[in-house]
Amino acid sequence: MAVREIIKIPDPMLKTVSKPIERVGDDVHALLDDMLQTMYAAPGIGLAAVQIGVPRRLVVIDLAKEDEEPQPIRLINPQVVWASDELAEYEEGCLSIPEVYDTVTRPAEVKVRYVDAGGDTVERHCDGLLATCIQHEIDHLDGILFIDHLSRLKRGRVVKKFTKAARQAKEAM
Ligand code: K2U
Ligand code: ZN
Repeated sequence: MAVREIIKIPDPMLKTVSKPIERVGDDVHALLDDMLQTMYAAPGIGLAAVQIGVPRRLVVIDLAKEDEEPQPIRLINPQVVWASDELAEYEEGCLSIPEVYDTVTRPAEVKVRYVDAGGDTVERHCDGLLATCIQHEIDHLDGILFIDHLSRLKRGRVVKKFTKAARQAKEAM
């Protein structure tokens, strides 16, 4: 297992649409383990494979609090199969967009179908923070960032800030 580098905007990799997993082999299990180790080290409560530079449809989530036993969820080819009409707001952040937080509105409840680490197809009803997190992560698999749900003005400010920082870092090399 290894802690991998988390890609930050404006890396174009984050806009990639990730490809489905065809076979759940040892390589997939190893990648999921690296993703969990990377997420715990960040720290975060979710991570998509594209955030460590692997555009494959893999997500890990763990909502357990610091003083609780870890409760990792490994999701292969996750997809939302039902979403409530009821909406919920949550102040989101993103490990690929450090120190930026803003309110995003999403369906309050979703039903997600995915393949688990054992290769079985499961469906899970999600609400609360799990519903928010899983939608945030599935967005990553489609090359969508939480700032894409904000106003053009707000999104533009964030992209401009990180693009300028990336240019200055390159010039300093
Ligand atoms: O995908 C990511 O960047 C991981 C996010 C997942 C997340 C974003 C918004 C709302 C819920 C989950 C990181 O875990 S951001 C850090 C964080 C930690 C606790 C609660 C919210 C955000
Ligand atoms: Zn994110």
